[in-house]
Amino acid sequence: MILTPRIPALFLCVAGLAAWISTARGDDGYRLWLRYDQMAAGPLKTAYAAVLPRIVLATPTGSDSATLAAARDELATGLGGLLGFMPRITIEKRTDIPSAAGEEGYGLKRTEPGTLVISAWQDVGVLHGAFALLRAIQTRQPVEQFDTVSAPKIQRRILDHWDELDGFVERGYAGRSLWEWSVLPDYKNPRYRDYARACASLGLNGAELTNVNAPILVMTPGYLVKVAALADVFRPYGIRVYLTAKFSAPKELGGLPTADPLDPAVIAWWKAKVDEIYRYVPDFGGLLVKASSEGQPGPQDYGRTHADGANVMADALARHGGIVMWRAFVYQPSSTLDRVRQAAAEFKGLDGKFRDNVVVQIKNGPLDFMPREPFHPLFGSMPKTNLAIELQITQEYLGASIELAYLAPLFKEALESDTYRAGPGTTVAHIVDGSVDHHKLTVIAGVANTGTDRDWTGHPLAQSNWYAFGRLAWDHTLTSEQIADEWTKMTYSDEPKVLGTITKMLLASRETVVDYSMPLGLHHIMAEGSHYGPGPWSIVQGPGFRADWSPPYYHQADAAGLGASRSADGSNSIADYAPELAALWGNVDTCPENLLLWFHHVSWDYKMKSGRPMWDELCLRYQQGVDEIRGIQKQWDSLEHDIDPERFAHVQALLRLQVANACNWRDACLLYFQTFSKRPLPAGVEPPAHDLAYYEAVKIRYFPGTPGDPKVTR
Ligand code: GCW
Repeated sequence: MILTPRIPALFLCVAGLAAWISTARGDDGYRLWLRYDQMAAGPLKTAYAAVLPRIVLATPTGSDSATLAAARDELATGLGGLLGFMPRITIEKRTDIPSAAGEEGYGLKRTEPGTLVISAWQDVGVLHGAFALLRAIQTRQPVEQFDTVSAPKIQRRILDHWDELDGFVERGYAGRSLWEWSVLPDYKNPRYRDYARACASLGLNGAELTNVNAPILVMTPGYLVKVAALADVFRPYGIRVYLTAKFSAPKELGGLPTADPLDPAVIAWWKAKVDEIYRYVPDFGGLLVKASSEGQPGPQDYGRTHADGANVMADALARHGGIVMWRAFVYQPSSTLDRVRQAAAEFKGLDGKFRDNVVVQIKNGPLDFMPREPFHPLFGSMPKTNLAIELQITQEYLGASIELAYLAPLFKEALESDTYRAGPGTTVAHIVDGSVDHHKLTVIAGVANTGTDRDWTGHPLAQSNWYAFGRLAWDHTLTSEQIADEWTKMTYSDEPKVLGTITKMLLASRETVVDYSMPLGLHHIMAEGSHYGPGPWSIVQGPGFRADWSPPYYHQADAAGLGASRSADGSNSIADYAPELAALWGNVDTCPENLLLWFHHVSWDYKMKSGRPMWDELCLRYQQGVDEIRGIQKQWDSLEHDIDPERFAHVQALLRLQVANACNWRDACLLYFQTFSKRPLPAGVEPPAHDLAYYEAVKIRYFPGTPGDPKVTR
């Protein structure tokens, strides 16, 4: 079957012209990494053109579909833009499809001269293969790279959108929610298709549309018809929709007197509600649940367990193939246990008690998406339960979308953490991808950083975090360097100076943010509310608030020293980990210095590996962070004549702001901790610009994404 892409040749001329105009006019970043600008003539372009006059889309059925149409459109747009010609695309029924491609993977193979075959067992695999081919060309791979087979290591790869129905995005820093509920289903913004293209280009296959502090109305017919419209746009791109479910829905929506998960009427209500959802969205992915956490209703309101709560929804979803993602982000006002130990205490005993279509969704660390945490102990202690990792792409604790923090190194640090559960090498990634316990259901989730800003992510370089999450969700063995290289080539340039400079900036940035904000294992010392900027002094006030919402609970600064005591002589959180780690982290002399103040209360004079006392090391680390971000700023400034003016100026301005913020962090924290240490700043540390009272008086209001505050979307 010969199918010329639905995009007539005239379009390509227009597309080429439009691309030229956008580049000449400057560039707002809207195209993300799917930019397809014309390659310069040369041997590589010639080599590509020689391979690609004909592309065969090979599937077991050989029949066309909306997904294959999407693949054809992308290939025509991409190759038309990159190479300036339209390939001849045919669909063929084939059986020689690589078994290793699995359900959603693909094979790419150059066969007879001038023909490339994209083969897959499912149409969505062909789509993923088409994006992989375009990525290979955008990253200037040799044509030999076109012979490959790839399959995702994790089954469900989902963006969680903490989006409210009023357009507010909790911890969102890129404008409003993408989902225009007030005009759906009648008007489907073309931007939804571009969102689906961007996700599909990474192999993501799930979009969870609503906040975990769940908006209950989304499960009512008036909203389900809107959800169905979004699902219709996403479906050709292999993306299923998920929703959050408020545990009290049987009461609030169903009018029942209880939401007790063991109550027969409640069981029947969830079944009926789920059946209703599937009438609107036949391929609905499932429900994400935050329950008995931070004031959200949950099974514990009825003396039931998390498993009881998850299983009632799981039983309703099972017949439809839906799943429950039950979050383990729990800590109770009544508990006197160290907050970082509470989820383990609540969930460990439930291992094996969740249904097979339930996954317990666990943040990468035991506290809360800090710039650095040890991995969450539950990854090493629930072999009989499907465990998903939840990573935060939006930068709630790493400078919002005002500061550059490329998160692939953070994601990799978490994924490659060794739990020792089944001996050395039992990494979090291997727990999550099911290869250790051979679980059939495997899930990875990322809290999205997208919004209606033209560049989608608020900071032009923050697009790299959406990209990094998606690429790691497909293949967690990719390195931060490989991902930075790909994204930079696709989004900016493969020109050596630009490529080298931007990748260097990206790869240094997360550690830089750690150094100037929470070095040496310090954590949760940010400003309250906005979580933007320093606040080590802040005590969160108000009825129902609690000590573990305030920084002193975590830094425990006093005349003797600094840091949280979590070894055997403290809260003993090391006991939640394998003996190998308890020994390593539990001894102040063997604990890695980047987690020292996470696990130990260390005297100001403690001799660090550098030979310096801890106080001096702390001060110099903050200074190092300031020096590092100044260096990153200079690196970007050096690209003034290499980057389109619009994106250059935007990033330049944000980096200037980031340098100022880094100085604020250093000055505020060192002045505050100095009130305990009573020691002078060592040589090499710049004097603070103001006194401590100045920094303590800073109150950030109307910060985007801050819940409770007047809700602000930038
Ligand atoms: O880190 C905290 C955030 C909340 C968020 C919560 C969670 C959606 O400050 O904004 O609520 O975690 O993960 O549920």
